Amino acid sequence: MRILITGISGFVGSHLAEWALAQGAQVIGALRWRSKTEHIEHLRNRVTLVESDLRDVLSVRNVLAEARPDVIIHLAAQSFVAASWQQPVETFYTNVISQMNLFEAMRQLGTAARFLVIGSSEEYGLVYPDELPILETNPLRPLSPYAVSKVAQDLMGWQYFKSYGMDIVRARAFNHTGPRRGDAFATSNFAKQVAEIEAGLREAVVLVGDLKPTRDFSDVRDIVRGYWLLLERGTPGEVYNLCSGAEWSIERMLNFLIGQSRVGRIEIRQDPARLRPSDVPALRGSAEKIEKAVGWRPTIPLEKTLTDLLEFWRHRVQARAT
Ligand code: A2R
Repeated sequence: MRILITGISGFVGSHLAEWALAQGAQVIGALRWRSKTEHIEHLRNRVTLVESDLRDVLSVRNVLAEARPDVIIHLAAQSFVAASWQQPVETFYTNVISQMNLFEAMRQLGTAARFLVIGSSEEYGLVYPDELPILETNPLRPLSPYAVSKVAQDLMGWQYFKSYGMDIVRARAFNHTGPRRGDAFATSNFAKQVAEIEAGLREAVVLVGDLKPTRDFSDVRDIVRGYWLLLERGTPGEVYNLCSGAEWSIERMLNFLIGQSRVGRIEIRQDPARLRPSDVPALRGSAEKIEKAVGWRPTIPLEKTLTDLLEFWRHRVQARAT
């Protein structure tokens, strides 16, 4: 099977590429000429990389013509909620137009590949306590420019499926983390700060934003396995939550990481720059639908995920210091 992974150089893309290779797939990855490739250096000899900025429809056509994929997983995105407040237009353009370019190029070239749209739990946005756990049928009340862009991608997937009969499956992944997560994201940022404190590179203070929100976190390695199963066996047109069904506050994750640290006392200090205009207070999903459909449920405990994430940063901080 030939799989085209857009955003292969990103956090999820690198893990998905590893998983796909382990399943015996031929992996073609799309990335930009300026994309950092540190997460996929170890895979370079085993994947084919094609340069493309997905906002450029001509470039998208070239990728599809070269890749001739059986399946496409579209991971490329402006993926960071907080950045979407500063760059709402860039976020919307990248996330929505890139996917439209892919769909239109597929139609023009007659590419019949199965396509996995990557949505997000952020699409649900404002959720009232009596609406938990979140089912796929919950209302979508997005609370950030990023979330709106993901709703648009998600519904665009539905529309192209209905209008043109394209083989499109939609995923709504809840929060996921693990090794290689970008340091703009809270869990990874905390782990990096702890690793830097351990290495003596900063004072023993972890800067934080709002610690109260609770989130439904999974390990990225579970999430890519779920995406793979949806590519194999998901029902066209359907949408599936990928989540653990468990809630952790940001504070609990921070305390876990600090508890793992090799230094005595670490102070926690709030940094107003890290607070967002409107944050989703609580998200917890139900993965019942995907479990019934393809037998997926997460298996990696969050404690292991966070431990591996901290270990990732220890290696990285050490490598940078030497
Ligand atoms: O920005 P770059 O060049 O480093 O590449 C990123 C890529 N990307 C693009 N690729 C082609 N054309 C574009 N216009 C474009 N804009 C961004 O998307 C990078 O390789 C990837 C995003 O990686 P991360 O930021 O690490 O996101 P992550 O966590 O892997 O998220 C994957 C998907 C996204 O749809 C998220 O919205 C969702 O999962 O949560």
